[in-house]
Amino acid sequence: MSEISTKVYAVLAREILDSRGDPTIETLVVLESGYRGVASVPAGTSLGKYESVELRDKDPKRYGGMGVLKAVAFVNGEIAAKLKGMEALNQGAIDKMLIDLDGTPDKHRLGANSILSVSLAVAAAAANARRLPLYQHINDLFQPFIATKMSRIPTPTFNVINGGKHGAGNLDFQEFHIVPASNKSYSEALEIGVAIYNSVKQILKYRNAVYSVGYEGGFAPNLFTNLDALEILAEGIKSSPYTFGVDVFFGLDLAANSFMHERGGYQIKDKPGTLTSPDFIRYLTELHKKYRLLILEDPLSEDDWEHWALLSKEIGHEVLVVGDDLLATNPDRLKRAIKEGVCSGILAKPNQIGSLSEFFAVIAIAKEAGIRTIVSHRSGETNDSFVADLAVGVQSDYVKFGAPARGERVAKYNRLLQIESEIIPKK
Ligand code: 2PG
Ligand code: MG
Repeated sequence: MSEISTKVYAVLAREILDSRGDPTIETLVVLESGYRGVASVPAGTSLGKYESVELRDKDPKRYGGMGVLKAVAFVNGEIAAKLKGMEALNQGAIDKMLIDLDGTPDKHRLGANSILSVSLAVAAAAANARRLPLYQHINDLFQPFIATKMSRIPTPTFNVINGGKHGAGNLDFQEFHIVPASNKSYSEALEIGVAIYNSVKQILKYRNAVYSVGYEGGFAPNLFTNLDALEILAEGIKSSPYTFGVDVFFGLDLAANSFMHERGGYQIKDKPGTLTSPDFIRYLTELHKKYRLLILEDPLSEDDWEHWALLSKEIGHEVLVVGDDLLATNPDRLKRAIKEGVCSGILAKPNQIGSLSEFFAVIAIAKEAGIRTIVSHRSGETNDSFVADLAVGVQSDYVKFGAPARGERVAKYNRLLQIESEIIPKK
């Protein structure tokens, strides 16, 4: 039998749309053997300032400046010229070439969006050439970073009510989650998510809290305070067949950068005036006493290190305190967080760092330090389900893919169902 050539033959990027109607980049990689891989990249709305830079055209005449034709041109030009002939099985060498070619610490020259689309498409093409499911190829690539056996599907955390920059503008907190117990199988967890999503819908209808959905498919209701939203979730659980604290828990992503007052302090509807960091920590401690949070993401701003440590001291033994904007999937920020004991979980998003190999390195650092991992989508998504395979391949503790509704969200949840049927033995 002749050897299959896994060298890159061609690379072709295009501009497509994400779930918010904004442009993003999709890249096709074709190998000499004819095997192909396609990947597109998501985009955030509540962007942290320490993320790698997404290259946008800033041409006001096209898509309000959000076009990505410059990023597309970099892939089809400079990147393609270097990539052609490279070995697709050598993900590390390809990612290193992309990083060196960019030459900036935050990838602002070529754009993290261009670089990541190529990095992911190469992995997808290599998996196809090996005739392996993508999660298996990813798991193989991940081994040198930290030995990891695939034995479970990560627990999903469902974003049922959308506020902050993702919602209708009346709730300060960005995401109100329900988290199924980790001892449930993935398909049971999905059933729980859908049951509670639907009972929350009924409660919002009954309360006449007109609902539409936000960016991530969760409801964006007409409620007054953040606590109202938690009350609705509690009622939703009560009117479902599941028990709070046994089958299902609460999670929140405050995305606290988005309600910082310009002169400092935190400003939320539930409290008059502006709260200092210690006051806000007291408020969050009370909130936790009442609602017993399991996960609390970005409770404070991305620069408030000192108070993150204080909050973790207060409630970190009971709550998974997760850094998203704080850590920006960045190895140096993660190392600092571990040293200073500021959080116990990391929200890991491939496009915050910008290449697959760097993403693996960050996950390995977290795992070695006992930091819990949540592999996450972005608010602007496509139907690409790469991130589902990625989460299984690196065996993250949780996945965050939004509500169990809307095409671009269920593409990931459905992919996990498929993987579950392949890797988990039937009972
Ligand atoms: C977050 C993400 C994803 P965005 O803050 O965790 O839910 O939102 O993609 O808008 O940054
Ligand atoms: Mg977040």
